[in-house]
Amino acid sequence: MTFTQSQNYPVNQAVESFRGLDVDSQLALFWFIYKEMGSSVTPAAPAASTVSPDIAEGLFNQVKDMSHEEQLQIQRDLITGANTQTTRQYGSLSDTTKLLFWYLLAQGMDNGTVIPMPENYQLSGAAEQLLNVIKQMQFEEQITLFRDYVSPMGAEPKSGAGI
Ligand code: 45D
Repeated sequence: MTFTQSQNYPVNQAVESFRGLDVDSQLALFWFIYKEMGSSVTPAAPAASTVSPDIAEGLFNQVKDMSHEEQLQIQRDLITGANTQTTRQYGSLSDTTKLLFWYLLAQGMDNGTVIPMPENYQLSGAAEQLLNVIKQMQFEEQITLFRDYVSPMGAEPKSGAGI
């Protein structure tokens, strides 16, 4: 392992642990992370040139118009890598645009356009531990972790112009 990799070890390990949780626990943990970050994440962040707000919003608007059950299914599909039109569209986004898409979903949960968390939802012990690890990371490390986490989700877009 190179020096650079070992320095990044905690982030890489956190991503691995995140993916090791069952699908619903991953969704729940991601939600609690969003809640922790609160207003500190504004879409006016630095990497603006690598993000396509219109594309993230376009995909979000499709999901927003679906039923709550479909909205939840799509989020589960993204995590499991199921192959659907929506997961392929997701797969065609840049990593930062993927992160923005998740951020829009979380905001949608906040303002009632996306299926909310069940009331009194309790994180599993493993998810709670991971949340505490992530809370202690530097902001830059958190962003790296989230980007690495959401990057391989969804499905490969079809080659050529199709999605
Ligand atoms: O019934 O450079 C359960 C940008 C149980 C700008 C459930 C940025 C069963 C450019 C499954 C729990 C803003 C992109 C239900 C940077 C059940 C830039 C449902 C930064 C209903 C740096 C659970 C962006 C559900 C950042 C629906 C930092 C859970 C973005 C859904 C961070 C959870 C985004 C969701 C985060 C979590 C998004 C949608 C932390 C989303 C989290």
